[in-house]
Amino acid sequence: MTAGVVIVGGGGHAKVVIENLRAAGQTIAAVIDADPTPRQVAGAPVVGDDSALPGLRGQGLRKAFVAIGDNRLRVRLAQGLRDQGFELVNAIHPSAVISPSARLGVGVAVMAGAVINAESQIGDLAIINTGAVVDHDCRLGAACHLGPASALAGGVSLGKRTFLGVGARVIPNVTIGSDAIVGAGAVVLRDLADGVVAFGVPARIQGNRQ
Ligand code: JB2
Repeated sequence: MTAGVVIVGGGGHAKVVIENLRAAGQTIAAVIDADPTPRQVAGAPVVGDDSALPGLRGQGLRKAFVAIGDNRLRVRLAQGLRDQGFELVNAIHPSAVISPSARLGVGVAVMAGAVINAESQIGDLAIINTGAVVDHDCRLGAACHLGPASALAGGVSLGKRTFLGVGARVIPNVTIGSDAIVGAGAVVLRDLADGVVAFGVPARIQGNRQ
């Protein structure tokens, strides 16, 4: 099998993911982006758009990572990779602290300085961004994104594809549904339903995406 990870997405998130993977000892085989213009992303070559993926798989490349921040797009592209026989790897910076009793899915990014504590469960394709904290017994559904320096206290549950902006915080045992957005710096004191947009201190519901 040919070594090296194929990165899908060549924007800002990809730069951080590529550096995570290198720091963890992986090599980057190629970057695939909707804009196929040949260029380097964090020193890795953009070799084409998504139509180039079957050729890369045919060359024996197997490991892939979707490095795109948009939660729904990340899910869709990851399914396409799986359908083509790619294996989704994790991109975990060596400075992240992950409890041995925590459980992570696949296609997960854990950035520098993040902490995931005892018995927390992180779904496939989640992003635990720089310095974010997931305390004990949290449950994150697939493709959630915790922004930089955000924090979940113990026993917090998030549904699928929910996004917390930079510095948002959630007190213990709160449940937030799927496809919710919690704005930067918000402090969540109560449960939030699916699709809710909430921000402020304390967080108040400002709208619903559904
Ligand atoms: O269908 C696609 C596709 N759609 C957009 N296939 C592929 N292979 N690539 C696609 N893209 C590419 O994703 C765009 O051409 C662009 O290069 C990239 C998105 O880059 P951008 O810098 O806009 O966003 P990002 O996803 O890298 O980063 C966002 O999420 C991060 C978590 C930003 O909000 C960052 O600030 C954030 N840290």
